[in-house]
Amino acid sequence: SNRKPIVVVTRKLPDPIETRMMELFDARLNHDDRPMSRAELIEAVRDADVLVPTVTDRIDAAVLSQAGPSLRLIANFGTGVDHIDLSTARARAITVTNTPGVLTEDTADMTMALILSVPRRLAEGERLIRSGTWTGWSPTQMLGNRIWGRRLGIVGMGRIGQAVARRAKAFGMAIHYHNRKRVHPDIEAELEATYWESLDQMLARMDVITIHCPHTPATFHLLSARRLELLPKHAYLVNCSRGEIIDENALTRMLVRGDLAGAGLDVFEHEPAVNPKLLALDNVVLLPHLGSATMEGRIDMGETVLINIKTFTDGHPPPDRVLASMF
Ligand code: 8YV
Repeated sequence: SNRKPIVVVTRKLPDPIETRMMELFDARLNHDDRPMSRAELIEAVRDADVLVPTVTDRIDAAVLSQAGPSLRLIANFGTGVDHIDLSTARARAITVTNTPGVLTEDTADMTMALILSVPRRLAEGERLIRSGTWTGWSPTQMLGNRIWGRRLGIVGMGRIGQAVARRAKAFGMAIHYHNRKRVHPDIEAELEATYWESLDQMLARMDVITIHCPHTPATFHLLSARRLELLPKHAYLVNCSRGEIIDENALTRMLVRGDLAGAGLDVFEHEPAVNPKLLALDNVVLLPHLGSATMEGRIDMGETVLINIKTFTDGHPPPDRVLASMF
């Protein structure tokens, strides 16, 4: 038929993307920027051909069981797909795509910003000036720690992990990583990266740890209370991936006790909730899930979503298909 595919977009996207979405499809846009309720989501999947969710929508078996027969594609706006029940989607023959690649560099930049900000006490210094109580320079005021020459342990050496490694190497850090499998020897050589098969052994020897793996059943609380205890007391922890990978309560307890030097967190276990005990700590930098939040990045993500939908609805395999077996 000539009818345009019905595409339900759950959140407000940048204007150029919404314009293109309306040109190409029978787009149902969300004009107020608030997450859809469960009821709205279920209503939406009933007659949509394509659903475009974000990290704030839980597309679980209960939602998918209400999907009408026309729902054939979930084109996620974002790379992480942990909010989508991939095996139920597969069982219902619904294709899932994501937006890999386009947010790699932005997320690596934000990670590097946290790797610099926490040891160098950037947010704390900013707060001091804004409080109006700065009395002037002193040789011993607010001394941080140098990151040059320190060991960075990267947990998850995919696109983002490697982009962080390139940056950190340029800042004089020694690159170490743990991954399910070793990266190509050429990449290892270029980054002068040391592979650790044992996460536990790596954690015990690092100065800074940064997490870049997807959130899956296998990585939920990968940084458990037991593993966090392996970190040296002088170590810093950075997370721009998913909050669920770290046991946030255990991390908070360690930071409160002074068993860790500090943390830079862009993601949380129960977003938008943040453990209130973290708010009182000066050696913690907290960001509201801004890793990929650049205007350019959001437009690239939107274009990737458009390409996946158009390719799929034209009858071809979409480029960024997510397979349940990948997770
Ligand atoms: C987005 C992200 O902020 O892509 C991801 O996995 O976490 C971020 O880029 C958000 O998830 C978009 O849905």
